[in-house]
Amino acid sequence: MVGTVAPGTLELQEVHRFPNRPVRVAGTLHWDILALYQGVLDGLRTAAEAVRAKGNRLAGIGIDTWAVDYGLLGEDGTLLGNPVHYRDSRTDGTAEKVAAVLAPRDLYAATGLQHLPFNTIYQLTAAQDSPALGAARRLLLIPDLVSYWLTGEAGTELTNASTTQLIDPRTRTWSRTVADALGIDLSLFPPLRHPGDPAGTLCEESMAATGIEEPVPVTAVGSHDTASAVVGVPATSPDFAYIATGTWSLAGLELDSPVLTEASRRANFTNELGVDGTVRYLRNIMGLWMLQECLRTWEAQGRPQDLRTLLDEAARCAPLRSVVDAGAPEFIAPDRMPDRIAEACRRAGRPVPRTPAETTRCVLDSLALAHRRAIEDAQRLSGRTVRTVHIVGGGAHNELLCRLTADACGLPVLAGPAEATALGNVLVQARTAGVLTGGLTDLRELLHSTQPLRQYEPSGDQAAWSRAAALVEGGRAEGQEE
Ligand code: LFR
Repeated sequence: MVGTVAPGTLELQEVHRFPNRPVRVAGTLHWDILALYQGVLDGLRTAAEAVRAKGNRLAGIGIDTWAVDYGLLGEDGTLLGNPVHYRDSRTDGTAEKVAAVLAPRDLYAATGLQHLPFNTIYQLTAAQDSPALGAARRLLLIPDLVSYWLTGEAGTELTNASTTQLIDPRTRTWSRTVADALGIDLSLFPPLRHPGDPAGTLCEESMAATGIEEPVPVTAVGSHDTASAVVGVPATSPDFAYIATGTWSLAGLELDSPVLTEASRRANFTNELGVDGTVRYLRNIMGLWMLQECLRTWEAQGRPQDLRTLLDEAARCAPLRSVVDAGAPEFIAPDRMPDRIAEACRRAGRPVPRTPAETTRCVLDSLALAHRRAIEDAQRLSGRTVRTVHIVGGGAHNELLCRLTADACGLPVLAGPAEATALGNVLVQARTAGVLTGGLTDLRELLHSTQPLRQYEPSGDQAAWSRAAALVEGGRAEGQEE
């Protein structure tokens, strides 16, 4: 993505897109990191050409990706194997092992992170006896790895570091207590960097690989994609909630300080660190992954679906007929998603969706309900009141999801920009480059005045949403008792 920024101007141009195809080999699901890196190099080449064609200069590069995963480097800097995908099953059962040495209550008090079975501490615990970890001299989170290859300089960007579950959100630095209790060697992580810090310049190898002739600076941005997406929320007043929608839905609030109460832990809310000293107080919801996986399954079964037609049909399906808990970890792993959704409906004694359109409606109704629950819980646990819900990310294009979310929450939804992550990335770089000044409020004003947004007013039957919410809540309570 190429961003063009000046006071009063903010434009984004997509110049290159490449697939991200995880590979299962010898029983483990990996990221094909070198294919991804080649995609980055090709993208930079095309970006530089696009910038040149406009008579401009490429002023900087910022990198963001998903969180929690990492690559290990050996003594000589070589990558020790392909990074393992957080959806791999190697962490199954690891949470119990960790809980035996560090009580969930103490872990939450120290890190404020929601329990997700794939947080980096669980991955490192699962990998404890692996030869690769034994030989590793350095651990780089995915955006830090890309940055290292581009520049030759290593660092650990803070917003993403906070998803390792090794950071204390009060001091915004490493928690020795947690690392020591779990036997994790913090010296594997290069020094922390903050969004906006310089992160080196393109090295000769990457200049040659991209055809870029100057050592363009790389800037640390909110390298966790969700941190950049939240910068990209075009809020004009402080009483907003956001839902960053894509593979995941990340729904919550931006706070000045973490909420580390026991109630917050029980509600599984996270205190990830944001740009400019903020806290991303949110919950992970399965997101459009559920639909993406259904589409992949239908295609593999020889009945590919056209997304637009499917969404039109889903909009005409009976509302709230079948709903599942879109926060349930049972949906994290890939494969057989339509069957798994049907099984969850059957278990809960609800009508089983039969057609792709009914399954799609079930996913979207369930996501809207999970959005509602997250935003209600976030307000209750933080003492804040929300008047507008911002939907950013790919889901901002999904009219049905936006409308259902407005209805479920009983609040106006402002949808867009879909490319909030790239915009948040570019805005932080532009500030470091001195092109923009000010805080998040100023950056968001620029977003609000330049990006197309769409407003959805709540309508529909509020009582029906409350009944459906109570049903899912009841199922969850039963599940916990088991
Ligand atoms: C979104 C995201 C989420 C994180 C998940 C796994 O792309 O970064 O914030 O919980 O992916 O890394």
